[in-house]
Amino acid sequence: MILYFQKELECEPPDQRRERQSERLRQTVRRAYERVPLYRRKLSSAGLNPDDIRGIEDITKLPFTVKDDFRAEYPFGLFAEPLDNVIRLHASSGTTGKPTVVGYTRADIDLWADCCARLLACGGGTAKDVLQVAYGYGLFTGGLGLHYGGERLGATVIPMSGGNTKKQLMLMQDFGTTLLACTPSYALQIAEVAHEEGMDLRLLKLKAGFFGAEPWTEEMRRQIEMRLGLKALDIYGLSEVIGPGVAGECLEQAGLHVFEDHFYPEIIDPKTCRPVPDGTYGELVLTCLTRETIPLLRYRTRDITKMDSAPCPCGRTFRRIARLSGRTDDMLIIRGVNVFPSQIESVLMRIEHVEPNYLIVVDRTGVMADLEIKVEVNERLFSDEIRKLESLRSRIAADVYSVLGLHAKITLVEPRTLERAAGKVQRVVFVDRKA
Ligand code: DLL
Repeated sequence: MILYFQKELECEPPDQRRERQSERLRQTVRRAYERVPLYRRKLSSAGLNPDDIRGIEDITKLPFTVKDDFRAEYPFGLFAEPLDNVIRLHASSGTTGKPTVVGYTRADIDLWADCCARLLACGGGTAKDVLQVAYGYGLFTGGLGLHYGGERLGATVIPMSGGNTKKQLMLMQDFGTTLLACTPSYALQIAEVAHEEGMDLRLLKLKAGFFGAEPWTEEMRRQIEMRLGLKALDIYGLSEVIGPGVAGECLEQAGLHVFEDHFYPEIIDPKTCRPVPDGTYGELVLTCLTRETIPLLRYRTRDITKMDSAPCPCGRTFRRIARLSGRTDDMLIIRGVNVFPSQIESVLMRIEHVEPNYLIVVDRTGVMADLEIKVEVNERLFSDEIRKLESLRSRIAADVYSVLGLHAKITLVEPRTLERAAGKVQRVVFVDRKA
């Protein structure tokens, strides 16, 4: 069954959509120029005024916005609306310093709810479903984003938030949850606790899961689908742009449809800043075409993906981006070799007896960085002979070497010993030289 939430927009012919995008871009650029001093400065120094932007094809003339612009304009400098009109604030934590602050007018909240309802409908969700939201509620956009989306769709929403896994399981069973929304790593944790409790999630009513907010791989998807007995769908978004609801997979599971009537995507080469052709990996750049509070222009997300403009059997005409393969700033350089954590995850998840929990430790105390991978092995193997453990360790080391061309120290650890998180999991830690 093919389900649309807003068929006339989601299946709009591309030419008609371009006209809509062009009109919206003209308006956004004008608002940004007139209301946000940073944009007036950026456009002026690029020798542009709003009349120079006549259509979506002119988007490449516009200057980029970067994370540092949010920091410099902290907290409300990028807002095109007075606080009187802003009914909600969210913020992304970031690792250092002040958070990135975003605001929403009533119309922004409305648009966000539509986009999150689309995500759910893309994954087969309807008003008949029971949606358990296990993303964190609060300043993080995951919880409230999916919550409003679920209500907009007419589903029955359980605002569970992250954590308290045993209770998650109880409600899932008692309330007949059909849709689950959380980070992929938390989905696995739910499965793990279910297993400990002797509960088989595959016997529940779970139908689809909406997983995002952190990188994951196809191999991880298979693990999740097997353990939870549902269709695992990838959803993408970021607070600077709106939160979840920027892009999501349909039941084809063949890339994430970008809701480009609201968020215009470009893929650029992060070094030259020039657009790359479809099918080539690069940095995703997003422009908000309809957002009132922050008319964000060409935001450099640092997320790496590629574009696919081929028609999708689901009928949606939104172009698709590939699963996010990492961030320009989470690439590790170890002994001169570029390493993305997702490459390591893919290798590990293909090996039998390895649990989907691992930690990458980059030790920078020596002259050259060293790579250690801590991997949880399953119960059965751990209680087995040392010989078997040793052969698993060498197998992982050999597979990592064949993919990365790099020798990594592999440490096998007991099941359930690596830290678990209810939200975004941290897969990489650094051990640094003391200052
Ligand atoms: O993580 C919004 C979100 C909530 C998305 C719930 C999906 C589901 P931030 O905290 O601002 O917002 O973090 C945004 O998370 O730039 C990516 O690097 C990463 N990210 C988000 N979704 C995915 C995904 C939310 N599906 C940052 N795959 C983004 C890989 C993702 N990385």
